[in-house]
Amino acid sequence: MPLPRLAILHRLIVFRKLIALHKLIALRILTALRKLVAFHKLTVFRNFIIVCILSLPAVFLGCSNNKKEQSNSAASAVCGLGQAIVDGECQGPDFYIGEAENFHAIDYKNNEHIYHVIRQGSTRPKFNCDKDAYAKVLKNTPFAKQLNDVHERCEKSVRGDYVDPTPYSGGAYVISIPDVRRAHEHAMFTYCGIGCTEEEHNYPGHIEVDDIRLANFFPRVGTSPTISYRVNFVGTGKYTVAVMGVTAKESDSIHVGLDDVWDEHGEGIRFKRKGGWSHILKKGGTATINVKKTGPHWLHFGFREDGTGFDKWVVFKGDVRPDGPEQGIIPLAKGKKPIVKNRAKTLKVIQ
Ligand SMILES: [Ca+2]
Ligand SMILES: [Ca+2]
Repeated sequence: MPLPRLAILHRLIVFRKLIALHKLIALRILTALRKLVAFHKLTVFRNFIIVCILSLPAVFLGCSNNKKEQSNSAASAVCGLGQAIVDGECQGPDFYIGEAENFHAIDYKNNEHIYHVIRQGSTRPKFNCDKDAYAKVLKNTPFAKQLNDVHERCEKSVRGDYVDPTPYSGGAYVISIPDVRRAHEHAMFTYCGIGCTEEEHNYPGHIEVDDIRLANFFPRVGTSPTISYRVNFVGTGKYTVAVMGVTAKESDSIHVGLDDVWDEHGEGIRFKRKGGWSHILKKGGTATINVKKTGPHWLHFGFREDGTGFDKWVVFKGDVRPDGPEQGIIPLAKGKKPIVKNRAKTLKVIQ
């Protein structure tokens, strides 16, 4: 039986509504999908931003870590006490170095010799030398005719040819004055302390003197005016001692000792004539000191000849290249002056 027209019309309307509804649903779904995609993209972007933001600290951290590594690396070049920086690395321990002019104590012993620090603009100190005492010593010797010259050299106190301190380490050095013997032919007044050995006694062209004030040659370790440094040792044992001096004739060697103990291992280190470090004793072998316990010690240098210019010292173990800034010495407290022993009140330390 055919459907009535009204029923057909009704179904047609329902069908169209269904279609429209489907379209609507499809559209909604599509819109939702688009939004979802857009959201996804946004999420991806957002995540990208978040990742980037999160990455920034990492980048900074990375930089910071790098810096830390760099600073650690740099820190590794900051050596411990008694260590030396050699080719950017710490060597040692047990490496001590000091400028000769930065002494902590001086012991004149004879009340006459002065340790005079030479810097740019240094002036020459004056001496009142005992001409009569020189006359007594020179009388009836091959040097008798040198009396006036000896006295004059003593009065002038220092070499006429002051060596320019500029090229020396720290721009300064310390010199033992007066410098009465400046050339090989000048009178040598030898003081040996408790007495010269037979070899010293027979040394050609010298006069043995008992009066240390007149001496200009101190061949025996421990008998000469002394200059000392306070050094904090972090290790013990045998150390090599090397010195740098100022080029000069007849004034070029030094003794070394520790804590008022002097022995043959520190007797007479001769400076290199053309500069540079030297650790060789005049009699041969290496200059050494023996540190028996850690902590502060007195390191002494005694000038073997008058007029010796002393620039720098180093005490070290092993195969360490001796060079660099001061290290391991205990600085003088601010405003504190070096200890001075056995100095006549009329004499001054001239810095
Ligand atoms: Ca001399
Ligand atoms: Ca120096």
